[in-house]
Amino acid sequence: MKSVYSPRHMGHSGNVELVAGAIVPAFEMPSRAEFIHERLKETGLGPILAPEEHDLSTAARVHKQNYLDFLPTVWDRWTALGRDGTALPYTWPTRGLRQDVIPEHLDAQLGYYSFDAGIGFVKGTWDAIKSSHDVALTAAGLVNAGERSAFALCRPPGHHAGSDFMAGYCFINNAAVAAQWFLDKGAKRVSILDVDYHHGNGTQEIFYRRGDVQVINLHGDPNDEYPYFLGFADERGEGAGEGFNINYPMRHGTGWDRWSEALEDGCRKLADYAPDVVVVSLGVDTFEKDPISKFRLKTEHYPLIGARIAKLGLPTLFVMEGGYAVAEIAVNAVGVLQGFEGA
Ligand code: SP5
Ligand code: ZN
Repeated sequence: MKSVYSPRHMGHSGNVELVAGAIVPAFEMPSRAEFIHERLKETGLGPILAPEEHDLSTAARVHKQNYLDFLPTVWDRWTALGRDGTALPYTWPTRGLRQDVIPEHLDAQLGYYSFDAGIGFVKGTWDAIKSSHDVALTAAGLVNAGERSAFALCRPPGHHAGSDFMAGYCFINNAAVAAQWFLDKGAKRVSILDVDYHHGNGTQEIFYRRGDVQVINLHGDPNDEYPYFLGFADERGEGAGEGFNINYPMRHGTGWDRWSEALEDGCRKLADYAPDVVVVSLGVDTFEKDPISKFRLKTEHYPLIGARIAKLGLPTLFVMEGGYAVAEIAVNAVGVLQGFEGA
């Protein structure tokens, strides 16, 4: 399996986030992608390619243009205010406040275009976001050109980012952009299978009223877990999208038995939909030792995930999402890919 990777993710580093009342170094850090990159070389999974530059025209079909225009401006505007450190929001336009006017001040725009403070900007953040987007589309190109599968080693991740908001370490929704790109290249239907521990709220929001992209999510129950405000089982899509959004919320402590049943059910529904291509939002924060998550998958389970996905017999693009047990995520993420290859 070919992979796509760019070292440009590394400039997105040194940022902080708010966890349980403390400002701490963000769990989403450069070493995550570096360990996975090393593991790809070590295991000889396949060639590792550099991304080609892509413009943002496909991204503009799943994100709002004003949001895409905003992202590259953040760091320069933050420093122009005489600030350094990490650019973060602190106020949000919730119920009772104006949402129909885009405010002018950077602090207000940071809140307008986000739903949490897990999206700290530093100097290299926009370049990393753009490179992650390019990695996803370059890997999608490999699959479109006839590869059975490809791995986009994206960083930052994307699945919490919606049409006009960033959240949870995510800015551009790489998997959603790739799905849209496949459609624009001639696919009639695309399925996104999101196995990250957290609900992919951004992907759900983007495709909720569309029938051309099926979105299947396995994740921590929003009663227990971030993003809290979406990801319940009764969210099934609307209008043309009715029935094409499928959620499997699972409680804290879920292990392989229960999780793999959800995967099996999701894969059956995916096969019924009969898409032309599958995009896997590949998070490995389901791991028992993940520092911010509460499922109990073990290293031996990750190749089984890959093998089950391979059994679908469909062209498959893997897009890296979360996973924060830095020492082990490389073995687990590449384990999924090896399981796919071995099947
Ligand atoms: C892409 C992705 O996996 N994003 C995850 C964003 C999670 N943000 C909320 C984290 C809450 C952490 N709370 C647990 C504290 C453990 N000490
Ligand atoms: Zn996650």
